[in-house]
Amino acid sequence: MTRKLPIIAVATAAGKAGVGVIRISGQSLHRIIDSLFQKKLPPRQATLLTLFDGLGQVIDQMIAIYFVGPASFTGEDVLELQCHGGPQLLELVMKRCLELGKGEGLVIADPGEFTLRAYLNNKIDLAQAEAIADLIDAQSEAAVRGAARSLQGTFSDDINGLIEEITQLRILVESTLDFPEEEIEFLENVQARQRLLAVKEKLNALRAGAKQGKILRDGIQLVLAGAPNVGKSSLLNRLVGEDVAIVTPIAGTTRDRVKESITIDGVPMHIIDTAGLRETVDIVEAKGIERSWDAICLADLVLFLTDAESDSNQDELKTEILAKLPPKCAVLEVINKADLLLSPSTLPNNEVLLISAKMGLGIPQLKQKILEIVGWAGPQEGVILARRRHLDAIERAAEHIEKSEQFAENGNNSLELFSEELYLAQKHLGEITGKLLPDDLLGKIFSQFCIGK
Ligand SMILES: Nc1nc2c(ncn2[C@@H]2O[C@H](COP(=O)(O)OP(=O)(O)OP(=O)(O)O)[C@@H](O)[C@H]2O)c(=O)[nH]1
Ligand SMILES: [Mg+2]
Repeated sequence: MTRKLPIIAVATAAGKAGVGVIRISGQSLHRIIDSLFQKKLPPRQATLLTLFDGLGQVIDQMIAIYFVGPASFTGEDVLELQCHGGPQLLELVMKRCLELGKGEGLVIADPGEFTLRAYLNNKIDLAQAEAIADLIDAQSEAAVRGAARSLQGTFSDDINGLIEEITQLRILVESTLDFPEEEIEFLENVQARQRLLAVKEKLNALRAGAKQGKILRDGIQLVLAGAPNVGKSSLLNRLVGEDVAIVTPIAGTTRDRVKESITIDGVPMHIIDTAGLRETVDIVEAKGIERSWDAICLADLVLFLTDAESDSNQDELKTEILAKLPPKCAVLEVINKADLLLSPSTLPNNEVLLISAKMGLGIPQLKQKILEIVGWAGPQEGVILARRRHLDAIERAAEHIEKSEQFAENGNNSLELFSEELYLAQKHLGEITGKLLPDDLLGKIFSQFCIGK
């Protein structure tokens, strides 16, 4: 994982383009540069160069930029070659570079290896490294902005700020432990209580932000479920704005899952239309219904669709779906075919949404309701992009802070346990940025003492 050899890769996307960039990173690239171009390159300047093959024929003319480490993306020497963007041409340039760099051990980079080196050389932390991948994968403008903010270090700064806040609290605990004769109830020490409160507030804000960031990054798995013919495929088509699924008046039209992704308010929605749920002897349909249940079990939100016109009681089906859902999955009941209703007052209650997939009625309200249920707070200033891993670490840190509070309430006898819980909370937060907390707490404590105390 931490090989030292120089690495090379095409940095731009596969396929034809105006320009294709090849990137080389290594601890010392001047010898490779010498053998490629027989000249020294001034750092950070664009130089027009020609690369020749072994027979002295021109492969391509390109712009080369040389970044001398550690002032580079990876922290090593980096050479960027901006060639013409043909896939075959880039292959040839790569081949020639590998040939001429063989003596220096030049090898093709593993996926993510440039970023890994940037992380190992402390150019970025783990959350920022993840943000690079997220920036590239971002599916909406809001996601791009969120990833960019994480990459700039906004998220990491918040984490580090909270870790520091907890450190200050631990310093207070340690000093109380060192002077038991003072016998102050720890939490009666106003400073300590205020600090613990500040930690909790920051942690809550971080958790709320990360939750939003996770929604923005991963989006929502939205499953359309219900009896046959209620209009699930029609609703999918309406939401996507295209005829992606077959719609017919025949019950049992959809046999397999149909997946489409859209964004609502910048939030990616991965919508799955499923086969209508019913008892059937048809083998193909039965397989489809099995797949419907699989999708339902993996959903973040199930839209349970019923038909306004049908008198059949759907309560049993709804109960069955509710029983199978994982605990974190929500269900939204939606009544379709509102256009066929003479009077909407015949509806069971106001909580259920009334729409017409065919006529496009109630669709904006449905979208709003979906965002509300999944907890999307709307486009906000300063939103960052977060991953499950981050949210899990924050949750675990929150559990330890909660436990620590209980120990603190128990008075001075439990202060060591209180301190231990704070340490564990810090450890989990540190996992996010990948920096293990250096246990220099002792040094910090004494540096804050005045002489003679
Ligand atoms: N009047 C009216 N008809 C609708 C509406 N939505 C769907 N339909 C009709 O209901 C029938 C079934 O629609 P689908 O979208 O295929 O229903 P489905 O739930 O996907 O059905 P299966 O795939 O068989 O489970 C079609 O004839 C649609 O045109 C609506 O809002 N109003
Ligand atoms: Mg269908």
